[in-house]
Amino acid sequence: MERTLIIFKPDAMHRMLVGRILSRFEDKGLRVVGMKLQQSPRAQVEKHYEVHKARPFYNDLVSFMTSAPVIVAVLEGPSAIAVVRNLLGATNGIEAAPGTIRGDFGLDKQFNLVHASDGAETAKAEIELFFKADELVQYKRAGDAWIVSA
Ligand code: 3AN
Repeated sequence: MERTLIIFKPDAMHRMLVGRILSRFEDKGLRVVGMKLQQSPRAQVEKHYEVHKARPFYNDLVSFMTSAPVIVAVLEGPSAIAVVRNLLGATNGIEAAPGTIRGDFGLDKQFNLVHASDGAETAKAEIELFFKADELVQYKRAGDAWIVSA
């Protein structure tokens, strides 16, 4: 099992798409093991996007991500990191394939609805940045036995 961090960005919040997007992750079989609504502190978002610090869109991106409350969540499942990235599609909604979340709901590179960790190391660091250990829950759902075979 793998865990990945997702953030429903301000555009998803303002467009009231959280429920529809979350259902895509649920439909796939992924399990929510942590979730909260927060107004992100600027310093947390700056750290989260540190890797993009030299990019021209960095300041805009940090301002955008702190412009409204967001929902942060941790999803769990086999190969969850790659599975979630595939469900999201390409960064720019114009290029994202139909059937993906960004392909179906977006037309922009900044307003791309959801952030998701892009690798094992970033997932670990991002989960630690946004969640305390006791905010994550380990549990089994009734349907899990029919999602992943033994
Ligand atoms: P992804 O979200 O697919 O991992 P990254 O890591 O390349 O994409 O970019 C991080 C975030 O930076 C994106 N989610 C998007 O909001 C923003 N971003 C990426 N490229 C651009 C760009 N050319 N102009 C504005 N914002 C961008």
